[in-house]
Amino acid sequence: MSAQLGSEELDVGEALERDGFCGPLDAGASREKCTELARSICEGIENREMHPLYGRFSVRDWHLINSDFLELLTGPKVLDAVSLVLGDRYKMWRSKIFHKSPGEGPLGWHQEWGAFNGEEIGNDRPALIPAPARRDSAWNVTVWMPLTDVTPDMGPMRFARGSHKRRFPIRMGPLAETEFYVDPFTEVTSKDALIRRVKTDSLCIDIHTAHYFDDVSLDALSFEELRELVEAKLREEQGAITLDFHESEHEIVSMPMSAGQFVIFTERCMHGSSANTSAFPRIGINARFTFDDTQVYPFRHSKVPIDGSNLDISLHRTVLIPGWEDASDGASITLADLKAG
Ligand SMILES: O=C(O)CCC(=O)C(=O)O
Ligand SMILES: [Fe+2]
Repeated sequence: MSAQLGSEELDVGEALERDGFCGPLDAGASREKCTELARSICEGIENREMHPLYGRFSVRDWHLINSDFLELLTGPKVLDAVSLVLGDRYKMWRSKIFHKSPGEGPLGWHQEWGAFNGEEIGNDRPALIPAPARRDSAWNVTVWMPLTDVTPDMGPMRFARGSHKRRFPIRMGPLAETEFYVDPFTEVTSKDALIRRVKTDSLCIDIHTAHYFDDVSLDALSFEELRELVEAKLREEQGAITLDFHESEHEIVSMPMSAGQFVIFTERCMHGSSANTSAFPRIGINARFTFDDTQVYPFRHSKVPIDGSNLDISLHRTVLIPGWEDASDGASITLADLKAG
């Protein structure tokens, strides 16, 4: 996959061009590191741990906090693959945890076509603006890595081969019908837990719920009554629903993987994951990379530095992988500096 390995070099670039994705590839990551990180991620999710940069629970950007997280996603084999697609001047601007609980359903088919504006939860705050010369082609590439082995029954990633060549339309609809929605009440079964999660915006990932109980007299209402109230509020939230995409018309590639392997794909490729019917959590992490001259969070210096995921990104930094000067927004740190703490 590295520059010296001629044929594999071509494979990654060609596969992305032809199929929209390439994998599974070997990251050369240590299984122990993966298992250790998976364990700490599970704990953090269970406790709804507050993200130090964002001041609330979030599954985003733990690579800026946890060096194991950063190392796994920026190992030499991962970066070699990314350079084969983006060249040698790029930055990592986002990461995310994808924790799929036992029994959790599929994550629906979606494309992330370029702006990463939070449309999946009904927002429109563009996170990326590419340099003008790059606007006709994709300007983001994603690496997804499981931290546990993902067998076919654990909700592996799925890709529709070649679907990156067409942008499928979306419409906004009730959150519960959208591609990313996970019913929070499979996990939340007590009044205390419900109140805590609603008030700390940690009930549904990225959804701002802290105001739901303003003017509600919590003591007077039962769990069931509060649940109904929350469900009614959630019905008012909107999110993106993919249209015109029919699985049967595409070649679907389901990708079981071993811990520490990775798949690289363009955000334009239609993807999702199937249900986790196993008794084990499926834990994946992803990293998103863009060219060094892409503006990341163009509104970061405005009065409202809130992104499409309802996060205050004032303290966010992009990570310049090869150590170039940032060509866009000045809010970056080099990989070497970040590793040095
Ligand atoms: O982990 C999953 O199930 C989905 C991941 C995904 O959609 C992404 O990495 O863009
Ligand atoms: Fe996705």
